Amino acid sequence: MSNTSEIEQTGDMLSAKLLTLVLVVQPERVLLGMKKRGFGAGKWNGFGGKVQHGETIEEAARRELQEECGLRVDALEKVGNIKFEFVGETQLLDVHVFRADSHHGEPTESEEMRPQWFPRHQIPFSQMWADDILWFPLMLQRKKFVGYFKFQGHDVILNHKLVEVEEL
Ligand code: 8OG
Repeated sequence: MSNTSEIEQTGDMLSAKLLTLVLVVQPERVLLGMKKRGFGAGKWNGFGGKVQHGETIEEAARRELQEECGLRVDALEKVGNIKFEFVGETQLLDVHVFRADSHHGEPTESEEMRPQWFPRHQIPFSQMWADDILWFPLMLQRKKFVGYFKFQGHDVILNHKLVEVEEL
C-alpha cells in the first residue's frame, strides 16, 4: 500500500495507452466475458478496450461494452484507475474501470468475447488477470481505488500498490 500521489507518479517516464473496462453487476451476479483472441485471450474479464481519438473515456467504455457483448447501459460509475507496467515494454496501460448496475439487452457473444454470468461469490479468479482478485472485492463493495501493478510476462506481479480513494 502507498499513497495516491505516488501511484500517479509511477511510470511517469513511460507513455500511456488509455483503456476502459466495464463490469456489469447485478445483486447476485457479475457478467464476465471469455476473451477469445488478442491481449488476455483465455481469461475471463469485463468488457473494454482502447479509447479512440475524439471520444471520451466514458464514450469508449459504452462503445466497447456494446461491441463486445451487445449491452447498453444508462449510468456508468467510475470505480477505479489502474496502471499496468510490463517489464520490457515502454508503454504503460492506463485502465479506467467502471461499474454498471443496470443494463439494456441480453448479453450476446461477439468475435472477441463469450459472455457469461457468474455468482458474485464464484468469480473465476484463477482464470483471470492476477491483479483482479485484489481489486474486484473493492469494486463489488462500490469502493473506489487507484492501483499500479508491475507484471513480468502476463502472470507474475513483481510489485503493486493499491489504495482506496474518495474520488476519481
Ligand atoms: O483492446 P484490448 O482487448 O486489448 O483491451 C484490453 C482490455 O483488458 C481492456 O478492457 C483493459 C483490460 N485489462 C488490461 N489489463 C487488465 C488486468 O490486469 N485486469 C483486468 N481485469 N483487465 C485488464 O489491459
